[in-house]
Amino acid sequence: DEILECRIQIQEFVDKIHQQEVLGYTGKPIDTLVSIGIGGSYLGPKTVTEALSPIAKEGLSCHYIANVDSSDSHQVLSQIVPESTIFLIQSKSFGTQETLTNAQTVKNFLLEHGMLQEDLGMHIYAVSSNIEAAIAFGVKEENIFPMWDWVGGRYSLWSAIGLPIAFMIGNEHFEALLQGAHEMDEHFISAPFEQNMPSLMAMLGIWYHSFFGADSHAVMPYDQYLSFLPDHLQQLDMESNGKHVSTKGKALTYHTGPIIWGGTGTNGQHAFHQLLHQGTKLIPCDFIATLDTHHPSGSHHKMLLANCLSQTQALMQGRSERQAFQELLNRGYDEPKAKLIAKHMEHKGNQPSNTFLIEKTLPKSVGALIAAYEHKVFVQGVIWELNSFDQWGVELGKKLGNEVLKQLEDADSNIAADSSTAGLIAEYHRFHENK
Ligand code: G6Q
Repeated sequence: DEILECRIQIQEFVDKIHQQEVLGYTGKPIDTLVSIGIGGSYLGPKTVTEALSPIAKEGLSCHYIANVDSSDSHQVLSQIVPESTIFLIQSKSFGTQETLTNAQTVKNFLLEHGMLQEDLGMHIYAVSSNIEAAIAFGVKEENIFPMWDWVGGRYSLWSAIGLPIAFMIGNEHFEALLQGAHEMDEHFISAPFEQNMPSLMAMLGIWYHSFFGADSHAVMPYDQYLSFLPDHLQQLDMESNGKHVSTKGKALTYHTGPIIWGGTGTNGQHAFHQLLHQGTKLIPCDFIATLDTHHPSGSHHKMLLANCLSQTQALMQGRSERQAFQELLNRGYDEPKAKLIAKHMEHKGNQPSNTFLIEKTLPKSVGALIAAYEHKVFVQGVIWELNSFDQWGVELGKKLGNEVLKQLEDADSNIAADSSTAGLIAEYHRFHENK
């Protein structure tokens, strides 16, 4: 009931904005949303708003401030018109240093740009499970969208954290995104293992990582709109399964989560694919291609798909030294030279890859695709007997970040730091003293 209630709250809000019933403090319609959040409260919505940008409502724009680097907020704030923008603070805990700092910076920016304290309520919204902290920050209670403790950050794009998506593409498309994910959930629950896509993805991963020692897994979307997908999957997988003890606290004696990385095709072909083809490491890959494009233009899309399919073909089949030798002879090389060069041209093949074909970057297919990866990660976590839903390493980073900050702010603070960190902090103070 609470979930449905929240979805209605999102729908009504988004409809009101689109129908220009929610206005800014000067009476202007809202055409821009700035999301302030990081990690799981950023990567999912960012990935999906990009993936579905071709069906975004005309005249709307969405920006993200995630990094605590003030260059990030500067870049966004210098592009927007405050009076027609809403700012959505997205933080499950409402205690994340980066997000709260960015939120405060945005608040100051609005006040400096003519908004009065009492006008802020028309522009500042939040998604959080910590309603009290959001209110204490100054968000009006009716401007807060709920989430709950059991919604993991990296799995949260389907919750109110996905509000920027609904804002950009509208409620109907947002529902279709959820429906696509739901259909994948149903498939995962009901399909027999040998036809179960997430389970097969998971088992292939286990096969290569646990039995062939593959350290990493590459994700290559052959669709410009999916260019952010590797970043999202990186967090989803590495934060979930980068663990060293079992659910019962026993040290694991085998490798767990792989390093996830990747980049869009065809760009990657002219860069890192060389190592996939002829390097010394086994790197299983996922190629994700679309059967259709939002922007047909001559043979662009056919070329894109041809490149994708031929890359997987090359990885599978390779080229023998003998074939290369023959090719070189046909090109007019003499035998000794052809023999030498053929050694460099040899491609051993047998590099495993999965190819995913989705119809187009549309809500249902994007929803299903991301849900498939979520279930894959879950299955691997079960097999590796670890807890995919905690992140103590991330928490440690957050804690130490605050301690080091105190030492950067106050050179005389007496917090014990190791000699390496202390040396770097001292260098910072030296630089600023001499400026
Ligand atoms: C995700 C992680 C982490 C988290 C961010 C933001 O699964 O736990 O990336 O989402 O640290 O946390 P808040 O939403 O609480 O600000």
